[in-house]
Amino acid sequence: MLYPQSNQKRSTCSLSGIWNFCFVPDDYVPLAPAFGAAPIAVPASINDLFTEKRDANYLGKVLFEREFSLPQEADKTYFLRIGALSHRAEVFLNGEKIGTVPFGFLPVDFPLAGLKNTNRLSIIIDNRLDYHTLPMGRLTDGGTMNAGTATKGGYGVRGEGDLPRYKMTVKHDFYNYTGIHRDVIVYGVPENHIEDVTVQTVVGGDYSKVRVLATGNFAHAEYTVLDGETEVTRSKEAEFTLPKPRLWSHEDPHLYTLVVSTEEDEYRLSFGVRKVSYDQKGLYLNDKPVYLKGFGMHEDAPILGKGNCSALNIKNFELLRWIGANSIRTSHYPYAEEVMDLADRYGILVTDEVPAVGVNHWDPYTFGENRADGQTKALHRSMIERLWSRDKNHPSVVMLSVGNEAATFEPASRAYFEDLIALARSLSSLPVTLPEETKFVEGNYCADLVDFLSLNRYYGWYDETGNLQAIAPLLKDDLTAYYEKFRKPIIVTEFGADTIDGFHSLRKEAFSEEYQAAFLAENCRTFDELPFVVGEHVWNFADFKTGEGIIRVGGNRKGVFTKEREPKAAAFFLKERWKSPVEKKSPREEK
Ligand code: GCB
Repeated sequence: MLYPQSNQKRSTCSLSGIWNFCFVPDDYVPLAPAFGAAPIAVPASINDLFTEKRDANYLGKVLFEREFSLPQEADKTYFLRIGALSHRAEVFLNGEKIGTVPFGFLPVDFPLAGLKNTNRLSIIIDNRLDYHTLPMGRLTDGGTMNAGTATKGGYGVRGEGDLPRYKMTVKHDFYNYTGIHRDVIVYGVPENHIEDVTVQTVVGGDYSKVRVLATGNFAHAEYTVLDGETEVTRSKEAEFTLPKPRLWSHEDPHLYTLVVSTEEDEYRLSFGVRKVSYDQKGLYLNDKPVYLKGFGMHEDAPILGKGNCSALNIKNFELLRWIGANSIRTSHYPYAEEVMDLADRYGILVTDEVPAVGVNHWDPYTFGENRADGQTKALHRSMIERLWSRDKNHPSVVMLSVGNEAATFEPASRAYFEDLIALARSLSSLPVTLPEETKFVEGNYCADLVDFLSLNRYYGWYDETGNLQAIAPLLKDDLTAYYEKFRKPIIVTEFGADTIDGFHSLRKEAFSEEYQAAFLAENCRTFDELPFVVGEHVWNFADFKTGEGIIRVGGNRKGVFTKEREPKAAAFFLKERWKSPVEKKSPREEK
């Protein structure tokens, strides 16, 4: 899948900006322009833009609509790209349905036939989660979903009318942000265009061999590699040599540009030359062992919600660099394509995760008919495929995660994940993982399937709250039991303590900045004693929004940075720890 691009052969027209917005009934069809609509921002979540809670927490269908015009060229074919929305949608052009968006967090493209001078684009989003969406979730507390009651000025626009929407809540691990979260772009390509490009580097273990697979409607292609402005190779063969390649790494994230030219089309793509390998001892980049230091993140910021924002993305990566992190996990869904581009540029190693979160703790079971079943699995499968087709050319992506904290303690989880992990392996040569909360090794039905054990552990927080002394013994027993049974390297993919910035405690009480710093230090000290721990990802990079509940004081506060991206005391501990290589008690030998 190619990101829309404009050059002498291709054009793009961004539809980001202000759109029209309404809450709509389930059977709404946009035959005519929305009546009495309110302005809304794209990309952004709608939730934090509203002043009324019932609007912010609305569950059901919402309409986004706008007009657009663009100069059209007769020899071009036009497509619509929706970067991502949450969670499902129907898309209409001039009142006619042109497609459905089956999932959130990943891009979709629709061909645009019959464009007029002025066009009306309508996107009806449904933000409800169920057993057949990913994230998996459920609406609770009934209440009649009655957004269809026409109120003055249209369909339940902002605080008008008396709709009982607020009665519904959703069971979901983080806040159910709603909206068009990434850019919407109309793009034109030549009729005979390049459809996809896959760049494979270090072919057959040879650092200087590159192989390109370009698909589409063309007879001949030429491949040019640029290093900055300088041409380093030009080839009519899809496999060629890159003399003395400068390798991509965390320390030197060097990128080349590949230009694919055909009779009618041209596409430019940046790529890095790097080799990812792994064994029972851990992960290697360019044959050197890497210890992962970093965070589980969220796309979440004040006002924007999950809306992609270049300024915010840069700030996040500057903070990752400042603190000395070398890696992140895109918990719990694929991040914006712009984020992946920045990870390539900043040299941040990424564990790329699909949004299979919430696949756990359903009463009385999770896996089975009308729960996580064949339908959920088909969606899950299509999301793994789509993720890889989107991210396969990013040198920063070093691992694939097929979900988070699934009910791997249920025997039926095995049949479900066996195929999905096999699918991930068939798509790429990268290691595959599934972050786990399941504690008891004997009751884990999936851990032997993955290449890295990713364990989310909260000793000293959810278990033994406030007890720093309990962390090391509990963690050591748990991690050692996992390693001894499965003999796979372990990454601790979550460990964290909620912390209210500005709350201090000399005795390091829970929720204080002092407790968070000491809690992280104690966890890290323990990892250093366990040679099979090959990575630490603190939960979380920054505070993020959740539903309201008695364990959430204004959301999940386990951030090392606040939502505004200011450091808590723990940030200085991590910066000190991560500025130099993490010293293990028994370091791995060089491979
Ligand atoms: C977890 C989840 C993560 C939550 C975290 C917490 O295990 O994977 O999504 O935010 O716990 O802080 O409760």
